[in-house]
Amino acid sequence: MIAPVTRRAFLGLGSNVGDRQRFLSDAIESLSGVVAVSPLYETEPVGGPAQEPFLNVVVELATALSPRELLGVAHRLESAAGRVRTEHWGPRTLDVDVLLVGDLRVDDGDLVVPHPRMWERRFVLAPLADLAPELVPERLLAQSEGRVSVLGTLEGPRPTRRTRR
Ligand code: GSY
Repeated sequence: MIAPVTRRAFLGLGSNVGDRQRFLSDAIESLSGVVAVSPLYETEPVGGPAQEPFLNVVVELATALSPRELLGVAHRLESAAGRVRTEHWGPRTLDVDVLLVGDLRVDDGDLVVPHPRMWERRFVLAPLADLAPELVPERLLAQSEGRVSVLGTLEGPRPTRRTRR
């Protein structure tokens, strides 16, 4: 039998409705193959209508799942958080984006990997750079959109904030 290929994959998680921290923690607890979780960030909303600030993290997985299987996992986590898709890019209990799956590339209508907008979003690049600095060019991080503040870790946020522009 051929052993499945395990890849280094990254998911971006965000929440800006209800108990934001609980939605993120519950989602991460139910994931398999978690290698690392970035610091917890509070982030300015990027795109969509005026809305409340997000909490964001990036999670690194060691996984043999395909990008499409990971998209299925993402949708299941969002449903478990009671997410209702009302407004495009509007407030949400949980958003899970498939950012990177090893060096795989996918370009389907409903799934593009690497995630097509990740390189412009500081709420993705800052936590991704914490986990994998070699994947995030400094120049892109500096140019990216939206203010972000490190709150600490998901388990034990610190009260003080470090703002990154
Ligand atoms: O694509 C993820 C959902 N989302 C976010 C987010 O998670 N964080 C911030 N700061 N802005 C966002 N805009 C969208 S859409």
